[in-house]
Amino acid sequence: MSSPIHFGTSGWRAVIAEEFTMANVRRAVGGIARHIVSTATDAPSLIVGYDPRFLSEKFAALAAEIAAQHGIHCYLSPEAVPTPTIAFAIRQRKTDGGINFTASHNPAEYNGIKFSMANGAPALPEVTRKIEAEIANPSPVALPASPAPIERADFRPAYLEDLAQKVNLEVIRSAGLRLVYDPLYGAGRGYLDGLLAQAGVPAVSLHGRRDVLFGGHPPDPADEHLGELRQAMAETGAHLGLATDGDADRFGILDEGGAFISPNHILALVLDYLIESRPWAAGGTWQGGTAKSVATTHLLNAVAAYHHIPLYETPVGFKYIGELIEQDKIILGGEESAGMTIRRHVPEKDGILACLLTAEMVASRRMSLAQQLEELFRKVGSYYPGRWNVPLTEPVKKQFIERSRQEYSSFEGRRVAKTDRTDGLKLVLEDGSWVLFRLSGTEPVCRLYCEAPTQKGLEELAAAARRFLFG
Ligand code: G16
Repeated sequence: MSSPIHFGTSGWRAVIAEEFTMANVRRAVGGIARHIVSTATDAPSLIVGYDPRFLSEKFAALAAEIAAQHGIHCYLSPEAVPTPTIAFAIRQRKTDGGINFTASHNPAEYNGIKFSMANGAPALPEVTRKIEAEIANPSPVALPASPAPIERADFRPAYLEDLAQKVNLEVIRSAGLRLVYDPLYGAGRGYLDGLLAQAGVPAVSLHGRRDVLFGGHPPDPADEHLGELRQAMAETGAHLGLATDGDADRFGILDEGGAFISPNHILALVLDYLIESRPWAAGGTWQGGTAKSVATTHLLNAVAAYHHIPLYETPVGFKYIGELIEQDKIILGGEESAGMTIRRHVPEKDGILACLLTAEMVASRRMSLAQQLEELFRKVGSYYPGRWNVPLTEPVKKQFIERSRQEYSSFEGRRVAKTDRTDGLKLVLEDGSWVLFRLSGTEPVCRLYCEAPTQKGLEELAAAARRFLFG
């Protein structure tokens, strides 16, 4: 019996050779191909890409072959390609979707499939449910007598050209900002650094070659994996360290001196900066807001309130933010897991764009991120967010499910002002502090998110949340 293929928060992910096998990729891609054929009009087409993981290029070639056998014209990338670049290519070439072989920021033993829809956004649950059903119970299709073409296509130039219109590279160049970039051996290499080089911005790059073990740690731009970036910044006297994850849709930022700045804080700063610097974001007749997942900082709520713009809250998953970008309702959409996109850009998170906008903001304001954050806190109040992962053993899962079903009027002796079940269980306390518990859709962990107005308050809240959930 073959194991079920399930699309979680962001595609299907599995351990290579365990479940992520050629046989299962055939099943998964067959399901996607039948879905495309059943929904597309005539001459269906598909973008196929991959990140630099072990065997990714082989999986991608197999996927293109299967799709072509179903009569789908494939545009296959000749090299590792970021997920946001695939989103851009789908829109530019007007294909019926795109497949990226990637397990994103997950450890080296994983691979995965992200399926993006015809608008470039991550597939919505109603689409992945149909694909899962196609995989489980293939519907009969008549294959064409000869396969559709598989065309090699480089998606990089057009995507970089577009980014150069959206970011003010001249501001970065003329400020003389010294940058270091770490793609963490991922698909961002040659993209962010390539664009900076084209624009005449000197930047040092690390880990710009393929290593399927990602230097021994997951390609996740979290504080604990940015030690070499920090070191390179110290050696070169850099103002800013930029990083992207395995498929370059997430960002990681180190401030002058090497301090990690929470993606939550970056989102709020960039929103504030866009309103200040972009005519399309403020004034005029278009009145856009901002969107964030329910797990993301309330500093964004405060910035939205300060600028009198609407705030939209979504479950976790960038697909929901992608929808609001598509509806042209927001200036910026973001998630605490280091996801960001902006108005008129792809409805998918883009780590390269996020890094470049942050660099532009630092160059333009001529202040470190710590100084900018201090100023923002003075304007709208202070917010200290945190996130912890609890490995999902059976007892943890059972206890989590039991406790999250109950109603609570108090939390560890403090009154609960609001209960939010948009995704998991979120309890908002009277002073605006909050805790959220939910099961991850991409990893076998329970996520615990907290936020308080001070660092000390955050630590106390996190300790209380652990007691509450697992005590
Ligand atoms: C994916 C999704 C994000 C989500 C993140 C964490 O990121 O695209 O929208 O915030 O997973 O989700 P969860 O908490 O359910 O594991 P990526 O970069 O892995 O595609």
